[in-house]
Amino acid sequence: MSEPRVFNNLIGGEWVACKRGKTFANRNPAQTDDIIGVFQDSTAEDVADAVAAAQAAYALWRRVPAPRRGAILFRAAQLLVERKELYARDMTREMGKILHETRGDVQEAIDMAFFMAGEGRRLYGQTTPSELPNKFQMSVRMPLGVCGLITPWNFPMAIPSWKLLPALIVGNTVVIKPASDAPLSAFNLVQALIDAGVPPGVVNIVTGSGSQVGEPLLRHPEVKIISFTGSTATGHQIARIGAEHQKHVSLEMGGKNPIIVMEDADLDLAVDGVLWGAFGTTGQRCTAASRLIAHRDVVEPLAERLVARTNQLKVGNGLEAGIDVGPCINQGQLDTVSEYVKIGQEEGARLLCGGQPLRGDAHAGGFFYAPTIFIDVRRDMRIAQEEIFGPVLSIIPVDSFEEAIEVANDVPYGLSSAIYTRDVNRAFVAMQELYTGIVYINAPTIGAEIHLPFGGTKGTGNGHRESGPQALDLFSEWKSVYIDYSGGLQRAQIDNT
Ligand code: UN1
Repeated sequence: MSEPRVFNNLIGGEWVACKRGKTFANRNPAQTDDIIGVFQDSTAEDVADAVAAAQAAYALWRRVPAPRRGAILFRAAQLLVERKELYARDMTREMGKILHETRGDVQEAIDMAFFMAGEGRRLYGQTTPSELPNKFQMSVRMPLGVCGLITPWNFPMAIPSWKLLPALIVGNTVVIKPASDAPLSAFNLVQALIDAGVPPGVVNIVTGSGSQVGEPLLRHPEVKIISFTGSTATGHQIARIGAEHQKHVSLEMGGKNPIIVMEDADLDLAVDGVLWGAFGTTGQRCTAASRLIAHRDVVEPLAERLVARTNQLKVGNGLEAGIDVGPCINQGQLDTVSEYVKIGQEEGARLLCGGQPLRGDAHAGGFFYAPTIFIDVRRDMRIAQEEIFGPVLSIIPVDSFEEAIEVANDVPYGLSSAIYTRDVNRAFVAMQELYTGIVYINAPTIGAEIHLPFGGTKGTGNGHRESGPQALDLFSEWKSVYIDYSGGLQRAQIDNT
């Protein structure tokens, strides 16, 4: 086997090894002897260099007219279109989800790049009349400075694009720490930006662990915001440390997303949606459907069809044709899934299918788990309350629409939810009552588009939204500007009465 490729950090436009000279391997979760590359196992010293480079570049970048910044993003989008297949293959190889899905992930970054390129000619503020004569006023956006971005492995290009591109269009510079399980896709995104003409130092990448890279980034006095997507435990730690250092912090953490299926639903449509929602990305989405809240009248036919279809799903290497579900990301995640399946059984839920890791020749060397369905799940069981982040679906029977909504909302998270019904009144009531950041009617819990805000209520986040024009708010400060052209002193709230 040839030596794996070495990926260096990107600091001030140069690809450099980390100071202590240590690296870690990025392995294919479908075949762990396949090493995609070795990446820098960096420390606070490298973070300090990257922040200094970003700080230096900020002085220039923030003064580049936003439409020109937009033109660079537009070019990056075009390059991503050209490289879509290549980058999708890299992504499947590094994190396992099947090619259809990784093409979608790259497409999401393309959409975001075109969208934010257009924002270069908008970045709208407000002009509004003054309460005083001969006075003009408006609000304009200012960049924050150096932004620290900490991104996950499950959408390893799409999610970095949600953070990176709005940050750049406003005029910020960034240091990004991609997930160690799938750093290559962030490198590919950044490569497209560099080839499109982003100047040196505007985007910097430092790879390594959360404690050695993420935390120093968070604590660095020149880093104005940390935008994080990942686990709830890490998110809470970031919020605490961020508060001590008075950082802007945006957190996007877990989900326990329900699909409600009412007795009047189109069951075939619902089955397609539940399968995609629960087992797409091997259930490793913040938006995955991990709870099926089904009206008792349709629980049995629904479960029967779901099990039949689940048993047909082909689990394997996502680069191969005909595979429906890829591996879990790593041994730790596989263990977590096994552990939750054990917990579900101990809690008294009934296993309908799956329930074990897949071994044997076809699955040797990868972290494969059989798509799993539990029935007779009670709303208060741990498998109905806690995020598993794997291919495990819990079916919770209910007796009414009202109970379905109550159960749907009865979890610590609030990212996404869905309902299948043919009753338009119920659909609207559900839209109103489901307390989640995203609601789907007659579609599963996954499928967010980039021009709408993405994020959740309760334990899912801390009130911010990514994606959409709302993402700009994360990466800007508002400045209100008052211009008095009366030639005299006019006092607001005093001289206007
Ligand atoms: C995630 O679940 O981690 O809505 C992100 C979707 C994707 C993004 C999901 N567009 O499913």
